[in-house]
Amino acid sequence: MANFETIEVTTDLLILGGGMAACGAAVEAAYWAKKNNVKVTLVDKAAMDRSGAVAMGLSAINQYVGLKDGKNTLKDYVDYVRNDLMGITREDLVANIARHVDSTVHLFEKWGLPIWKDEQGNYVHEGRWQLMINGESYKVVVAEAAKNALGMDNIYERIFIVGPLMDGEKVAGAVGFSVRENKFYVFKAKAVLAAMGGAVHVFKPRSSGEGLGRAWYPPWNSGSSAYFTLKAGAEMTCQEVRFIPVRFKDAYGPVGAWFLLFKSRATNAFDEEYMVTRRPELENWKPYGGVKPIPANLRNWLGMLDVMEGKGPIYMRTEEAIQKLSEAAGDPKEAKKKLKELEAEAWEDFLDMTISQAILWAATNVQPEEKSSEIAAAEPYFIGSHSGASGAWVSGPADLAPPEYNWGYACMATVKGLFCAGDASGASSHKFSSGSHAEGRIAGKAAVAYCVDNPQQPNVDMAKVEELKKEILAPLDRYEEFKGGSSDPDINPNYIKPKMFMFRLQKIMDEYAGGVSSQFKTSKPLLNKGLELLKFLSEDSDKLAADGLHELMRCWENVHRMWQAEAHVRTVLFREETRWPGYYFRADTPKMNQNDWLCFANCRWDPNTGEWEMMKRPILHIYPQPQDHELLGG
Ligand code: SFD
Ligand code: AMP
Repeated sequence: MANFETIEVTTDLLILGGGMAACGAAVEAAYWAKKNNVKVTLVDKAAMDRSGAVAMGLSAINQYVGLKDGKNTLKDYVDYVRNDLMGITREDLVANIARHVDSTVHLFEKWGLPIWKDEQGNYVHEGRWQLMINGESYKVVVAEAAKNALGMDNIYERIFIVGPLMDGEKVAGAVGFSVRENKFYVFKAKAVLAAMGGAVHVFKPRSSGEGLGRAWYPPWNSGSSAYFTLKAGAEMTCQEVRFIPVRFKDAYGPVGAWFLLFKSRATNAFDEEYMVTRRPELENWKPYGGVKPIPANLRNWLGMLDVMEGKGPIYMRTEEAIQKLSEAAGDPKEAKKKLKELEAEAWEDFLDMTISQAILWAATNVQPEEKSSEIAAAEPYFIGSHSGASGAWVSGPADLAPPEYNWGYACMATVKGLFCAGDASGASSHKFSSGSHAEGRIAGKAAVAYCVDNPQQPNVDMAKVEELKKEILAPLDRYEEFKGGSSDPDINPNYIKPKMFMFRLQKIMDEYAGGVSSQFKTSKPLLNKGLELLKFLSEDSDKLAADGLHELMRCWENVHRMWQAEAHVRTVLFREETRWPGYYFRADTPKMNQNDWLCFANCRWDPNTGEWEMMKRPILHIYPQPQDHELLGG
C-alpha cells in the first residue's frame, strides 16, 4: 500500500461511468456548466469509446416515441411500459424520459449514427417503438460527443470507482483506483451522478468452462451503481425486478429483430407455438395477461412452461420467417433479391451487437435461411433500463410527478446531491440506450442546478479516506503476505481469490434465489437459507486477495455484486406474491395479489446502523387509468 500515491481531484459535478447515461449527462451538463461556471468531471473504469453495454455496438434504438409524427403519445408509451412491468412503474419518470428521447435520437443522427431509412426517407422501424440502425460504432459516436463536450482534461479513464464519500447525509465524492498504475483516487464533489450500469454474473450463467464469462449483459458491469447508492444510504426500488431475456442459446444473440422485424415464430420440438398453445395461461395474470404486446415476462413464462414439460428445445424459426418474407416480395427474381437482403440483415443484426452469436452460427454451420436456431431464457440480470426495473428511487420532474415522487431535483436519489440515471435509476424501464442517454441529460442538467444552488464544497474527512484506502487496497497486501502458503495461487487457507468468491455467490443465487438451475423458482425458506449463506460470504469478503491491480478490480466488482444480490434476495422475500412469472416464481406465493402488492417494494441499507429497512411505496398515476378492457388496446 505504501507505494500507492493518493491523487485528489476537486470538482463540482462528478459523473461516474462513461456509458449511455453518463455520455448524455456529459453533453448536457457541459452546456449548463459553461453558463454557470461549474466544473464537471467524468470517471470511467474503462475507455469511453467502447465501455458499457453498448461496447460492441447495437443493431436497434429501442426507444423512439416519434411524438412529432403524431402516431404515438406520451401516454401510449407510459401505458406500454406500465403494462409490460405488470403495473409496477413510475409513470412520471417514464413520461419524462419519453418526452425527451426523440431529441436524443436526433442528436445521435447528427453526430453520425446511421439510422435506417426507407425510400421516402423515413426511419425504418423494427417495431412500434424501435428503430433499426447500422450500429457497430454506436458507442464510439456517442462517446465522441461527450468527450468533445467535456474535454479530455476532465475525463479520467480506467479508474475503478469503489464507493461513495459522504459528508453526513450528503454525498461528497467518490474513491477508487487506477487499473493501470499504483494510484488511489479521491474525487471531491458537490454533486455525484451514479451511472455505472447494472449487474451481471450475480447469478450463475448458463455458460461454463471455456465459455465462462459469456453472458448477454456485459461482464464489466458488476453492480457498482447499486453498491454506490446503497452504501450512500439511498432508498432503492424494484430490486426484485430482475431481467431474464430470451436469447439465441449459448451466444445470447438478441431476439427483437427476429420477432418484430422478421415476424418469426418460436416453436417447441413438436412444432407447437407456445404463444398460441399456452394462451389460456395468460388468463391467470389478468389484467396484464390481456394486454398487447404481451409483457416480456409472460412471453418468457409461456416458453418456460413448455421447457418444464420437456417440450424443448425451443427454436426461433429463422428459416420459415426468411422464406415467408422473401416469397412475399413478388416474382422469383424479386424473391431471390429479397432473400439475399434478409440474409445480410440477419447476420448484421448479430455482427452489430453480439458478434459471438455470428461466430457461433459460423462455427456450427448455421445458415439462418435454412436452419432454425435454439433460443433459451438467460440467467437473471439487473438492468433498470431494459425490461427489468432495479435501481435507486429517484425524484421525478416537478411538472409531472405527484408530491410523493418529487423532492426537488429530477433524478436525485433520497441522498442529497446523489443523482442516478440509466441502469442506476429504478422503476423507469424501457429506456434502453436512447432513453438512458436522455435520462442522463435530464440528470446532468438537474445536477448542475444543484451545484449552483449548493455552492459550498462538502467536507471530506481525510482520516476516513485513509481508512478507505487501507480497506480498498488490502487484498493486494493479503496476497503478498500469504501467497507462499500453497502451491496453487487459487487455493489458500488464508485468502479467497475473487473468481472463487464469485463462484460462491453465483451458486447461492442460482440455487436459493431462483436461477437457471432451479428453473427460476424460489420460496421463503429458500430465500432465508440464501440470506444465511450470503452472510457467511460477506464475512469472507474480508479475506479477498489480489495478485495485481486487475484482480483488485475483480475483488471489488464481486463485493459490488454481493450487495446487489442481498438487496435482491431481501426484496424478493419482502414481496409475498408472484408478479413476474418468467422472471421469477415464488412457489409459496404462486399468485399475483393486486390488493396487497400493487405497489413498489423499496429497501434501504442504513449506513449508521448497518440494518436493512423494507418499505412499500404507492403506485400513483399521472394519466387517467385505463379500465381492464382498455388495456387490450396497447
Ligand atoms: O435489443 C464504471 N440494450 C439495447 N438498447 C437499445 O436501445 N437497443 C438495443 O438493440 C439494445 N440491445 C442490447 C442492450 C444491452 C445489451 C447488453 C445488449 C443488447 C447485448 C440496452 C442498452 O445498452 C442499455 O440500456 C444502456 O447501455 C444503459 O446505459 P447505462 O449508461 O445505464 O449503462 P452502460 O451503457 O452499460 O454504461 C455503464 C458505464 O459504467 C462504467 N462503470 N465506471 C467506473 N467505476 C465503476 N466501478 C464502474 N462500473 C461500471 C462502464 O465502464 C460504463 O462506462 S437489445 O438486445 O436489448
Ligand atoms: P430484445 O431483442 O429482446 O432486447 O428486444 C428488443 C425490443 O423489442 C425491446 O423493446 C423488446 O421489448 C421488444 N420485443 C422483443 N420481442 C418482442 C415480442 N415478441 N413482442 C413485442 N416486443 C418484443
